[in-house]
Amino acid sequence: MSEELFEVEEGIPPNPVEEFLRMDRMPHIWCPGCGIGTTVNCFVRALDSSGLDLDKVAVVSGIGCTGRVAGYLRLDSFHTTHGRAIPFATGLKLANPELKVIVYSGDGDLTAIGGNHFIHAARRNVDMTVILLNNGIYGMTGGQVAPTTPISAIASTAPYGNFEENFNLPYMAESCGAVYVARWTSFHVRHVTKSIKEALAKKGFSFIEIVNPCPTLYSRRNKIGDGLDQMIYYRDNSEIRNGADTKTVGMDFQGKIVVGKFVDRERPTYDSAMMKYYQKKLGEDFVPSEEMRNSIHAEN
Ligand SMILES: Cc1ncc(C[n+]2csc(CCOP(=O)(O)OP(=O)(O)O)c2C)c(N)n1
Ligand code: SF4
Ligand SMILES: [Mg+2]
Repeated sequence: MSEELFEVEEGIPPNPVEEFLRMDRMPHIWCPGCGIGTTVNCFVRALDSSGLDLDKVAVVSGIGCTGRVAGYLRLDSFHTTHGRAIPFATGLKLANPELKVIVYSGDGDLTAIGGNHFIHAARRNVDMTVILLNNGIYGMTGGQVAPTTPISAIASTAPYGNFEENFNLPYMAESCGAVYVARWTSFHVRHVTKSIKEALAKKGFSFIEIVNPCPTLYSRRNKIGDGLDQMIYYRDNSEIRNGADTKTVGMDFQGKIVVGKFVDRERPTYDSAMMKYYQKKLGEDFVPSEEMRNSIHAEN
């Protein structure tokens, strides 16, 4: 990282997060009070303390305000098309099984247009960490209803309020086969950091939902205050219930938010299931790549 990008004030240590950011892309596009940057701070700190070889880390985002994260990270990062972060990440992982692949994107991107990819990557237990920021709407395109919009919340496409049932994402992820499932809000910075670190250490499909405000297009329209008001709401209305039955953690408009680590279990990953199956079926005729052998070895 070139020194001239930073104004280093005497006596003030440099911000440890800056070296992970493409400072030449600053200022970022996010609105004041938006929580996306807070989560990036948590992610970078988790990554920094994870001990992972950064040359073997790849971050993939789709399109949206959250989808901008990949482009701001000074890592091997990919800003892909809308809804296609997970298949892109799956391809990366299959081509290079030694990579630690992280998908970082929005609720609309990953569960509306990208919903099918989400459920199948979880079912296959593809080895990746998915960090999903849930602001309850499509932020970037003007605040339309998303599969995560709570009933009665107002959106640009629902001026009288939303009447569609929203997804309970931890339940969906667990049902489809994710091995690690947690939910926090962007108020819970220490929990988010710890959870990301745990998820990065996990083999298989790990999923972290971070409930996050969009003050500009959701909070303002719903008359629930600014970014700070949303943090106060998260603080006062979150209930930490580690191990909670994911069926019970659905979210209502301005209701209680159940947070915690809900699932932490083991299942064979896609790679290891494939390798074991073909070895049994084809014997010596099946020759896995060296990277695949190394990756499976690390898993066992
Ligand atoms: C194929 C395709 N369809 C639609 C869009 C328009 N589009 C861009 S971002 C977005 C929604 C983003 O919402 P979300 O993933 O929740 O991210 P947020 O902005 O809320 O962080 C949509 C519909 C697009 N870029 N490409
Ligand atoms: S529109 Fe909403 S989600 Fe997008 S940057 Fe602004 S506050 Fe954040
Ligand atoms: Mg969104």
